[in-house]
Amino acid sequence: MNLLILNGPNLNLLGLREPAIYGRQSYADLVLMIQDAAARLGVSATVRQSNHEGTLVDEIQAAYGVFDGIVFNPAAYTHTSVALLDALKAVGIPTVEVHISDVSKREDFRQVSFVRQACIATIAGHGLGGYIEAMELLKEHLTA
Ligand code: CA2
Repeated sequence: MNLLILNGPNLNLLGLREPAIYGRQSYADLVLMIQDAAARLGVSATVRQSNHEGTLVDEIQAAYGVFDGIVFNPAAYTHTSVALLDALKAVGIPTVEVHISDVSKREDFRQVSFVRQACIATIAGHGLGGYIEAMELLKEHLTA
């Protein structure tokens, strides 16, 4: 089982700023956590990050026929991007939306998620552990 873990803009800065919201662990720590979980779950995980909306669209398109599931934190593009929603709908790959912070308790503009309607679940506010929960959920969903 091949999972794509896709991260949007500024998530490469994890651990450098705003620790009260995003914690103290770095992006490299996140990648390690994901690889550990993948080994435990017996799945393959490819982790990618981009600050560019079009590159994220390209990654989703290229995932067709390659990846069985996507764990997606679109970061700020969550709240703005019809292009990412369309790409997810086009490929039809089971996708779990993840947010490190609890977006439901933050600013009004974070209450909207365009990608959500193309996702089988959303996990928010569970810190970096949310990515691991999403991987577990996808494994369950894909083997059911
Ligand atoms: O909680 C999440 O995971 C978010 O997707 C993170 C996005 C934010 O725009 C979403 O509303 C919720 C922001 C990612 C920026 O990450 C940073 C990490 C460290 C320092 C600065 C930004």
